[in-house]
Amino acid sequence: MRQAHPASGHEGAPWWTRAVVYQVWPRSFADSDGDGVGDLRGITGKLDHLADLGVDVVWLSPVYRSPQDDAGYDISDYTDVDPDFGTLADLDELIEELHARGMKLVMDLVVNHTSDEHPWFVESRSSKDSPKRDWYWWRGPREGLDAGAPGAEPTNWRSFFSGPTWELDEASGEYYLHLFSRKQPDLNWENPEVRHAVYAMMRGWLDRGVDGFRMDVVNFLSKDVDLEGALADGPVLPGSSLGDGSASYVSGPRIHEFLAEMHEQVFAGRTEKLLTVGEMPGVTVEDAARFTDPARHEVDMVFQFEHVGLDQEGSKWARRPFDLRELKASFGRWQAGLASTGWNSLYWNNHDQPRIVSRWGDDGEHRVRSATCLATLLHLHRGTPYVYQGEELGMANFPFTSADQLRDIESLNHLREQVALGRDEAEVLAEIAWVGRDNARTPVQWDAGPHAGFTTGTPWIAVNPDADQVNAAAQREDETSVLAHYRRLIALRRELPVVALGDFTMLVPDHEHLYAFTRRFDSAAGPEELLVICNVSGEQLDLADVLPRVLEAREVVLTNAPAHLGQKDPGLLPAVLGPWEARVLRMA
Ligand code: TEU
Repeated sequence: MRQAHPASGHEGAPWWTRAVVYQVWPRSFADSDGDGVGDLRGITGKLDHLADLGVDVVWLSPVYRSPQDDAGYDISDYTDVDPDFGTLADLDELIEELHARGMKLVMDLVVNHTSDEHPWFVESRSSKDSPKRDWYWWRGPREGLDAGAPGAEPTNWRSFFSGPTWELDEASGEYYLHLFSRKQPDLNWENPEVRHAVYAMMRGWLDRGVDGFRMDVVNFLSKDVDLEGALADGPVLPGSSLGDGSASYVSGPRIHEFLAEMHEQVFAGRTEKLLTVGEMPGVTVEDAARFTDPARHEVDMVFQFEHVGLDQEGSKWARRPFDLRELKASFGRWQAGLASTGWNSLYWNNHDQPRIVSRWGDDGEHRVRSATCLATLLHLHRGTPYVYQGEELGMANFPFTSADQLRDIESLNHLREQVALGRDEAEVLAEIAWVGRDNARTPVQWDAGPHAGFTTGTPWIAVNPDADQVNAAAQREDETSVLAHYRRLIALRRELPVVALGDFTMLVPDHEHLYAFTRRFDSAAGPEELLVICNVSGEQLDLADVLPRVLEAREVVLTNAPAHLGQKDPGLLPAVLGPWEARVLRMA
């Protein structure tokens, strides 16, 4: 069953401490039938690309039946595949082909909410006396107000997709809770029937050969409801009549109980090598140590959001300057906080975040160098790295200029809401162009041909116009490419135990541009120490004064500088880092 504790640094640590996960967002990965929408057979047709990259696990974003109100994160049938993506047989084939290549498949588990078209909700909504009424959160209007009256919503909470979190059902005169879109009603996990229906569904997928789950907003399952069933208002948000309800649903009072029960009901006793990762907005380091402590049997790792909020002021749309020192402080805290208990996930990108090379790199002159610098920085930390589709190619943000180019409900609702409040459309579009989720959702750029080889039809969303320059075909044989560098990074984690399990020590925390740290590991073969140095800027950076220890390096393990590729002798490298240059040096 479970292997040695990761923190033991024991080479018998769980398999996923040495694994690299690749996220596929199916709608934009590869289209096999020319309908302009990516699908399962399209993914199966690209497995050689993933095998060549060397990844161990594919995390597949939702392919379940869904009205696609939130791109599949609104599920109407957990046991079937949406025709947009193919069939159950196509999914079985994908699982089989992945396993044949020694890779695993992790499915997305979206059980904080269902679609409002899911039979559970249709039944629940059918009448106040429905046996499934309590499967969701139904409440009458606020005391003293009539249903539908302004402010009559049971709480003042703001939805993640703009507007209130409560939708009035005219027929019953009651409201239902939806933290996301009104077509994503929240399930009531206080009800054991709900929990056990979900556990049965999960066991079904594991029996079908799935190797684990990425769990969507899984720390939102427990709502802080009082004995009378009331939910409390949240502090009113600046410039809004709505409030922040997160104190009532982020890591709620029964969340550890629910996750331990899920483990007991779904994973306990299974001998397969499985992986569970919980997406947990608002989770703290201390919480994460509890959630990922193997002794507690909750989840293997979490996705935390601290770093992806560093360039945001309050709301995600309000930009603030990125400061590398703040990133070092944040990552340093998470590395230290989960050093002895628990385990980190490592990510820059996913289907909700803009492309890192555009965000904190340089997607112009130094696109390749900054992409590989940021990749080196992330992958040499202690934790399980996640590569989002296209990241391995250095794909950049899309130059959005008009609303008709957008598809994401979060951005479209934000645009509509802000314009209704009288803001200039172009100004709001600029915010969306910078941080909107559609930046991550443009088709993967396979070649320089029509629609970047994504489809023979008309893509559901526009392909990035830089595809003639940025694509897999152009990089496959190019040793100086972003793709080649990701291959080397992933191979390094497989080759050197110090990369997977070595202790982490941050260096020069106050330096504005240099991100440097060491990894130390006492393996059976003796002590190993790596020094990782990354110049996160477009300027030259003289190392001699800042980090004289560099001069003691014994071997160059990895560099992203084309001129030094394959150079093993550190003495032959200048003591100055070029723009966006990164080096991994063996010190012992
Ligand atoms: O995301 C949860 C979440 O925190 C995001 O909504 C995030 O706040 C936002 O996207 C940042 O812009 C998960 C899924 O990853 C996301 O795609 C879904 O929309 C959401 O849950 C609801 O299922």
